[in-house]
Amino acid sequence: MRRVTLTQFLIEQQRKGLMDADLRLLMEVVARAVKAIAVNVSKGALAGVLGEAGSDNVQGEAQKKLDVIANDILIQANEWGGHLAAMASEEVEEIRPISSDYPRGGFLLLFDPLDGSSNIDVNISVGTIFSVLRCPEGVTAPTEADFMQPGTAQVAAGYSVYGPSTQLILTVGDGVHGFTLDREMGSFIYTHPNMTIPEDTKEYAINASNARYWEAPVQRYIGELQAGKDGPRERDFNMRWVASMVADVHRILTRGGIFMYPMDSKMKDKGGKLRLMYEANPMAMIVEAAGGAASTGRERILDVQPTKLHQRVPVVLGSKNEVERVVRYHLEA
Ligand code: P6P
Repeated sequence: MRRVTLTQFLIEQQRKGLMDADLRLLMEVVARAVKAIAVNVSKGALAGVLGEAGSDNVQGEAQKKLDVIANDILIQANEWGGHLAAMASEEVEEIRPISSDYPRGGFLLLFDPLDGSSNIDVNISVGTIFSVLRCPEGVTAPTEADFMQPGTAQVAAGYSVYGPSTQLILTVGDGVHGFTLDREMGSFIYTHPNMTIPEDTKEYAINASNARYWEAPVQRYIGELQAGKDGPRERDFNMRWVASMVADVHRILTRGGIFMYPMDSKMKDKGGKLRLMYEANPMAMIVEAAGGAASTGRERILDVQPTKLHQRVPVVLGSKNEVERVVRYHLEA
């Protein structure tokens, strides 16, 4: 089969009117940054990039050296192109307007530069997650308030997985497209056209050590999966938990499943574990574009009206029929 590169795919998407030149440039630039991050991640101990950076991020979590490296790569890759008005990162408290040294464009880019980085030192897959919003009309000096747009306002979303192969998954809303990095050529090849999530599944992903903190609807739902064929579901289920959202979501996008990081009593004051703007929202856009569903348990993730850049939400996403069952159990409670 003739190999289609990311560049050719993006040019065809632009020709179809699915993206403009600036969004295409954004995708090319992010893909190039992902390649640079992949090079650093794959060196591991050989490049002295493992371990702590000696600083904490806005979440109060100890930053890994690779968190900081990935963050710097994404910022430096995107600041000169003239396609962005500002950026926001999990690793940085404040939003970062494009400096006056460079032209500003119409997009806002948000990212988690290296999600799952607690897995880095044990050589388990990690990834980068990104979300693209439009800068509000007429705003030339965006503030945090200009980022406070619901997930439905996203114009694009994507993630990369630094695993046995490096893959880049993206959507502009017209389906989900997957690319695999050809390291010899240094180009992303279009290997997974129109990825879709089966509506049913037998695989669930949750950190079961939190069971005693879950709300009743989640305890009911997981209890039924664990009861298997002896319980109301009358069939057995399997469990996976990588503790890298990107890796768990990628498995679900590839073969189905449900991923849950639900609200639990020990993190109620924080609002949940995962971040809305650059984890839950981009993944929800991708999952919905692949025929899946994404909910907080009580509302569609993409409908949540953000109030803070780094706010957190409960996440239930994946195979549509399973997510809808979890939502039903919340409504019945
Ligand atoms: P736990 C990684 O730190 C992360 O943000 C997600 O990628 C992942 O799904 C979750 O946290 C893992 O959380 O509590 O199982 O370590």
